[in-house]
Formats: sequence, C-alpha cells, structure tokens
Amino acid sequence: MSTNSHFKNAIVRMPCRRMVKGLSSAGLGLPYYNLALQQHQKYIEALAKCGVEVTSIAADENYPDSVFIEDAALLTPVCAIITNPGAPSRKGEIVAVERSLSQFYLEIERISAPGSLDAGDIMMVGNHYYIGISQRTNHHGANQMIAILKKHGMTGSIIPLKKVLHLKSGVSYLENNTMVISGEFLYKKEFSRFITIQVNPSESYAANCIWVNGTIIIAEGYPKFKEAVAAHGFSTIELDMSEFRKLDGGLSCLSLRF
Ligand code: CIR
Repeated sequence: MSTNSHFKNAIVRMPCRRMVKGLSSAGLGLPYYNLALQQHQKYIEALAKCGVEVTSIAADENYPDSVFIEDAALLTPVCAIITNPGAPSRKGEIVAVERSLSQFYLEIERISAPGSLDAGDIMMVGNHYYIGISQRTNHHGANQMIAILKKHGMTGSIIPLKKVLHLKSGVSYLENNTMVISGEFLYKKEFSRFITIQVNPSESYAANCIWVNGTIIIAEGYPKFKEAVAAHGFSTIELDMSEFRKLDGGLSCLSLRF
C-alpha cells in the first residue's frame, strides 16, 4: 500500500448507459452517454500520466450513479472502509467495489445502518480525515468512521455542511499544507491552519480537483482557478467534465486513489 505522498493505484468504474437517470440537482440537462465515455477515457489517461496504475470496474446498469465510485469506499494506507451510501439508489454500488478492493486490501472495514456515509464527504489530510455531515452522511456514519480510523491509528473530525452536496464539492486538499476552499468553507476555523487557494464564486465547481502525485487535475473552463493553482507552483491537467457536472459529480468522485 502506498503512503499519502504517492498514489500507486486508482480504481474507476465505467459509466453505464442509465447514467442519464442519475441523481441530480444541477439543472443542466441530461448527460450524453457517448460524450461521458470520452471524458471518462481522458480522465483515465490523465491518471495514468500521473503515474498511477488504473483498474477499471465494469459498468452496471442497475446503478445509474455508479461511475462516481469515490462515494463507495474510503481508502487509507492501512485499510479500506466500505461505506453505506446515503442515497437508497446507490447502496448496492458497494458490492462490486468491495470485490475489487479485496485484491488490494487485507483489512476491510464497513459502515453500517443506521450509519450512512458517502466518501465524497471525506477529505484526507495526512493521517487526519475531515468528515462532512451532509444529506448523505449522518452522525452515526461519521462516528463509525472516526472509530474505525482510530482503531487503525488515524483520526477523524466532523464538519457540518450547509449548501454543497459533499464536503469535497467545496474543498480539496493539494498536499503541501495547501487547501482549495470555496463558499461556505472560506472562513472555517478548522481550516485556518492551511495555506488556502480561494475559489471565486463564479467558478465554484472548480473547487473539486485532485492532487495526483504532484499534479493537480482540474476541471476545464475555470481560468481564474487555473491561474491561482499555477501561482502556487503546481502543474495542472485540465479535463472537460461537462457530462459529470450535470449529475453533480466532480473529478474526485470518478476514482478511488491509493
Ligand atoms: C449523486 O448525487 O450521488 C451523484 N449524482 C453525484 C455524486 C458525486 N460524488 C461526489 O461528489 N463524491
């Protein structure tokens, strides 16, 4: 297993045709499956360029949102934690994800009812994990997660969310003590110790980006954000995310990195 300073692997899940039935509050219309497939392919290529080996799980038409694999598990350097996704239509996504993870992890833990948790609500900062309480993640789920992390020598703490779907819809950690922060998180005392890159409100979707072995993968079409990230000395790869954005999904949601 890798340490946080380097990811060796990523797991993605192929988009299914029924992604058009995915959960959405974006009001941007239905995604085009063929275009989503092309964008997904470019995402895989970007991960590979950053030096990770990409494992791909087959599409499953029973789960329209299953391409957003991040929500099904939290991966730490010592164990994998299978979640209990908050949306009823997404609960079954975990079966195939656990099967795939069993090739990589000996220690697999679980969140169980009445706890619910989407791992898009979890931001890893070294050994510490910030856990958003959201429409999908409840206190039971977060407390179970904190207990599991503790058992394995790590820590967790809770951040209540007001507006965004998931914690990482609004914040991203870029290692190097640097955090991308937007909207409701801008002046949170929990994040005051970090060097921050603030996202202009007109570009709030850009707040979800991923650090992959020193490169920051960002969504295409957010020039102010791109410039701010470059000004902090990071190299970037830009990807068109239009079809996943229509389903409230971002860059982090499309993979598990470990
Ligand atoms: C959902 O509402 O669950 C999906 N349409 C989008 C999930 C995005 N995942 C994430 O932010 N981690």
